[in-house]
Amino acid sequence: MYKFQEGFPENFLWGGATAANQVEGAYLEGGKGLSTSDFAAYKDPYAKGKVDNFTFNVTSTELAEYKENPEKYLFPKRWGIDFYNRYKEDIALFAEMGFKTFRMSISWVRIFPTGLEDTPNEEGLAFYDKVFDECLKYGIEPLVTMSHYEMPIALTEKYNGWASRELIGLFEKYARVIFDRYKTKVKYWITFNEMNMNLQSLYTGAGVLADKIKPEEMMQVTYQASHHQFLASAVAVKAIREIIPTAQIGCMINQIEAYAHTTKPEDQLQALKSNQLNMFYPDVQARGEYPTYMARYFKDNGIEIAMEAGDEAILKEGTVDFVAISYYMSHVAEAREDAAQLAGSFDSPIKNEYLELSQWDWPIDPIGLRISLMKLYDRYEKPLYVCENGLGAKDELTLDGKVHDDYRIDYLRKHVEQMKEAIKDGVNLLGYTTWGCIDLVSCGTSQMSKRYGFIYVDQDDEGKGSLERYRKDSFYWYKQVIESNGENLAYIDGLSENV
Ligand code: BGP
Repeated sequence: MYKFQEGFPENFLWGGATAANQVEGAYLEGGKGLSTSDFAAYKDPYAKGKVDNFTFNVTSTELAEYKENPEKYLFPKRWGIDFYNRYKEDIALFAEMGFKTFRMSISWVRIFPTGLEDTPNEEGLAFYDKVFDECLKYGIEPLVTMSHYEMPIALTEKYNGWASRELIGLFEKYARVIFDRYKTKVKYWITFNEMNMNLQSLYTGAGVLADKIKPEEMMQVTYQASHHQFLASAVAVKAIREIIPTAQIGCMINQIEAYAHTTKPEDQLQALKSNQLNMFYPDVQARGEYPTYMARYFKDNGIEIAMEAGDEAILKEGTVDFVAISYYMSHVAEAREDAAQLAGSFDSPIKNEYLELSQWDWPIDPIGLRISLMKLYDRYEKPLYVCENGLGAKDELTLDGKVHDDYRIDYLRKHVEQMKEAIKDGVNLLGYTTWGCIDLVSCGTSQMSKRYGFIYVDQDDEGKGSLERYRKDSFYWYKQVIESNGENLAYIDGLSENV
């Protein structure tokens, strides 16, 4: 029976999100192995005259050079914001805002330093025990991503990452260990972060060194690697059903809704196809089979997925409980030669004249979030989760230790309003974790100066600073949003002055 939902449901999971490789630092502590993200060297994102949002790709030549001469480069993901040592202080600040949940990821290399060991690293396991205990102490439910843009570099070197089927078994070993260890502490899980971004960076998403692949085989490898991740995700889902029967496990994509540039049917068709290329990922993970539209796409592009007997059954059995998205922007599609490559890309060559851009040229589109949620819910009829959303901006710390980030409040308020509308439209939304609830190292550009947080971290792009934490104006605003369960979205000027 239908029931109209006026506001956010009572048990709505408000919180914030981070990823291990962007916050933890301590890259050699606790027996940790090296991961792909430890080799994301800082490259000036403005070197080409305009901002480049993807400076994180690594080639095999670069990897060899970074290993040989590390002192010549900056690797910001090696130091993060020192969450590894400061997690207590940070979680206390999340608790002060009233977080109901905290999305974080486990770093595979803290548990299996090369991915190849038979026994896990106890120190790594113990670290996450402490983090989860700290969250639970405040009634904060952890939401854990098992693989957020990092994996053992040893597996990249030995197998060229997810290009190899070998990784499925290694991932299953990791999955079983963490499920077993944290079964009483973690109820909410996500297998892979933003799987559809494999289309944009195979190194980041799948640990593949692209220069080891012939250019004409790039698409084949992209989809084959994705197939291996689908299987690994499904195998993990199967394992969690045995080990933690009450757990909820989801898939996740970077949701970039494509709008047609014009009403021309060709543009409309292209928008539909661009959306299909992104939806392909949750289609497989939520429905348990390859969607029929991909058969044509594979044929037209000379792609043949190598499947083994039993693969289809594994996918069918390993469907997820919820579909999570990160949402930052929408995209404009038109019928053109390179339209397929542009699907999921941040750099739409056609600008949407109705939208403003962030300082990193990301179109700001709160209604696009509502459209996305409505379409996804129609498509899957499974609970949805907005597990990333936020504004990367340059912040200024005043002399008296404040950050007046009314622009961030404005951005988040408009997105929360649209989520509320989507709920009225019938969408079952489980939760909202804003991206980078505490300032962290950017995924795309490795900058510290691209800040998303409610909490300012005193550190610059080169890793210099006191690492002191400061509450921004948005900190007090979000606290009020959570307290009122999304009812009080007003921004009271000078909120932080009275504290
Ligand atoms: C998503 C990633 C995050 C992240 C965020 C913002 O794609 O899952 O890891 O950082 O985008 O991107 P950026 O850090 O490049 O601004």
